[in-house]
Amino acid sequence: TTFNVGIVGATGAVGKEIVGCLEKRSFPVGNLRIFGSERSAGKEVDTKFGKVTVELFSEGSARECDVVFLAVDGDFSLKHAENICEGEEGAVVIDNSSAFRYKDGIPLCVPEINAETTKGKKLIANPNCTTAIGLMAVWPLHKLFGLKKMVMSTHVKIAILTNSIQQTYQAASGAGQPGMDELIDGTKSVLSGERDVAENKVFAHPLPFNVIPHIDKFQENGYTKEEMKVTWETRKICGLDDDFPVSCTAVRIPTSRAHSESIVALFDKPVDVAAARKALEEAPGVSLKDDPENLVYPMPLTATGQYDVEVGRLRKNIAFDNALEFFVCGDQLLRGAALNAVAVAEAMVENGALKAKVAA
Ligand code: 11C
Repeated sequence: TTFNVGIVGATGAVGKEIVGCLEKRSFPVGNLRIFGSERSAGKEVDTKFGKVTVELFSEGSARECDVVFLAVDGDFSLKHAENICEGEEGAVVIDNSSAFRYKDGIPLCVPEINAETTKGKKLIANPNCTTAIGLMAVWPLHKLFGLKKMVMSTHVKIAILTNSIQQTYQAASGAGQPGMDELIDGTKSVLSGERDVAENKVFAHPLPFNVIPHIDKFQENGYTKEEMKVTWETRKICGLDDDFPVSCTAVRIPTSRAHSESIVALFDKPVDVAAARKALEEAPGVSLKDDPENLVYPMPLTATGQYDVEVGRLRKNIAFDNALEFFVCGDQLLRGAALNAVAVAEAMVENGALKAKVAA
């Protein structure tokens, strides 16, 4: 079986990677359609599936597809996603924005964790990049040291704390291609002597030679929206209680496209580093990089362009009981967005939620 696949936003940083993941993972694409605004309609995009001419987006055309990836902003998704997938004839929609992530009945999916939530569904939310990358490491440890308790009483104490608990070091790509361009152009302008301090439009302050403890809007509780997304989304993806304690400090750093995270996770059971290491070694989508003596640990430089999330610096935390501390790096555009979205589609083919409307 092959599928009619649509992408909205295929020329953006995430959209391009969705095309790349479909190609590299040999997703059974029968026909690829790329939808865009009046500005991009008519342009041609070269893909492994042939040259594709960008079509002007309409809900009707998107509905003709079997699956549509939305790599656009939340307002666009809010306006169109439900109409694209409505009814028998609608397409499955995998939405990369935050528009539907917190709505009851709409799965928020990292396929290695909760693929089963997509069964029988037509609209799936793809998580925030920081959440998805961090949970790839947390989930296997959660199963090892907390799962029994969760199954029995839904009272698990894996808490990812941040600051003394979860700190993220987030790459420019979180703000898309304009963010990456601002970092590179700004760095050049300083190195060439053209400017003492780089210009900034995308970020709140110049990013070159700086770190900025501010991603997305500040909330009433003093956290940013990016930090609260990690809290809200971790609870939903891992099936934890609504008040489960997760705390995060998110910081923008001058790297291009892999996010880094320092995580302290508190568990219900006593932790064992060797058992944790083995669980991470066996976990799908995880690459254990934990040999500090030989200078092997996760870094954005080595995680860039990789499907697997790097995990290392694994150790027993000395401030809390039953706690592990570790460092995670993952490609923000891949596990944090495009790869996760394509893996959701693969999981839905597997569990029958994604079907070809016309046998091809
Ligand atoms: C950033 N994590 O690094 C954000 C980008 O919730 O999909 C992704 C925003 C989201 O700026």
